[in-house]
Amino acid sequence: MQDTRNKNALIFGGSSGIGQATAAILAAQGATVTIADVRRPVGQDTATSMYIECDVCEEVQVRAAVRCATETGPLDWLVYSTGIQHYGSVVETPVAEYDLVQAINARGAFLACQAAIPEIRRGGAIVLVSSVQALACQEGVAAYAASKGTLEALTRAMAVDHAKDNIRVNAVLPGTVDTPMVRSSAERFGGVAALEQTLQQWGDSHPLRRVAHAEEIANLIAFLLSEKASFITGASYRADGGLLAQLAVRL
Ligand code: BMA
Repeated sequence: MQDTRNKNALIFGGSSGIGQATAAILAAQGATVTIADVRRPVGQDTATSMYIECDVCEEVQVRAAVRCATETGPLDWLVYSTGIQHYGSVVETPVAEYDLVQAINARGAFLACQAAIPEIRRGGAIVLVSSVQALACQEGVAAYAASKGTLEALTRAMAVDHAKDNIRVNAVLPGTVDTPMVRSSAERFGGVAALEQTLQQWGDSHPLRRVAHAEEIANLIAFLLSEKASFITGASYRADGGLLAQLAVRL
């Protein structure tokens, strides 16, 4: 049966990029949205949401974010969209950098789910934002790819463990998306002046010949959270413009 009550959602990393676009969509659907992020949201999209400052490396802050979101009642939806990208092979990556990427991208998801799952209603859902780089990767993204692979495996583990609580857990695996994270990578590799050109060039490697808008990933997240996805759990959904469907062989 369709649950028509207003949903209560908590979004880690909801101040920018995919998390912000998800916050906007869920708020537009009438959900109560709490954003947990190190930075305040920018722009008016998230005007309808609450914000709590949260460094996902700190367990006490993650627990405080969950407490803040559950002040008015249990949670329905949890989204983990916090992430950073550092570059380098295993040999080039300092241990401290590897640890930081894991802490923000993957350990933070563990902390968020650990704190939130006991507060999620039966019928609730979790979406973790992983990456196509969990399945196939570019050169020089060892720490990032490992962290995104962790999220995928964690998704399956939680889906199996919490099916009995009627909580569904899924992952989304985006290709290249126009977000502040990807823009700062484009700046790093192509320089500020060639930013748009670099994004276009990255977009060209996807069969759809462009990078995604954050909303295109957020729509998938909103679907996976919704009751329309009631039989979907432990799954990974690619939204990658065909990137992983394509072989690099040119005719
Ligand atoms: C994302 C990020 C982007 C990259 C894309 C496709 O997760 O790593 O920088 O362009 O994957 O590889």
